[in-house]
Amino acid sequence: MTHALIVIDVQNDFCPGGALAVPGGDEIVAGVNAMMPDFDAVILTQDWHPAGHFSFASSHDGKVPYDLVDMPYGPQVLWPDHCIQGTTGAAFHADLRTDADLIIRKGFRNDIDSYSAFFENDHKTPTGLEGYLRTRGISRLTMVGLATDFCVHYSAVDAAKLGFEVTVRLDACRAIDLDGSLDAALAAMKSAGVTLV
Ligand code: VGL
Ligand code: ZN
Repeated sequence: MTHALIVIDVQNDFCPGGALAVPGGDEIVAGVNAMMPDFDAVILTQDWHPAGHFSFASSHDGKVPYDLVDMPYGPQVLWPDHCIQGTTGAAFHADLRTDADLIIRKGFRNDIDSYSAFFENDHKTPTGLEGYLRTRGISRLTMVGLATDFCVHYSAVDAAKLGFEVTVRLDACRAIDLDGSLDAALAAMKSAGVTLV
């Protein structure tokens, strides 16, 4: 069975010193690099927003980071400006191995956010990753990266719903943990059939 490692958003803005720093985000880099040779395919994802993206609090009058706005698809968290296309903040952590098979970018449409590597936050608009994996015969996925409770969580749940066999290596993930979002994410991944290690 073809087994891919999916490395979610190990980018400067999600590491200490970055615009949306995840505590300990940089601590996973060495371990993630060390895992890569054990897989048939390695895929990196990159959060990749245009300046002025809708998910930024700065794009909404009177809003501050971590406020919520209602969207047709449900509540959306507003973030500090982060991972703007082509900036240092959007670049991968300098120590991350980037000799991957595929780098997939998400969140590049101005009016919608994309936590999952498979679908944008409307849960409908595909990123194309599913087709890539299926046409390569990949059926098993191990996921690592940032942040456990947002992009790793939504990617893992979508992958499980699509029928992939999914494992999340929590030792190689770090969380933002907003208002219990980590516990909620762990519960959602478990009930979707994701194996948490
Ligand atoms: C992420 C918030 C906003 C993530 C991306 O990679 O988990 N979180 N954009
Ligand atoms: Zn983002």
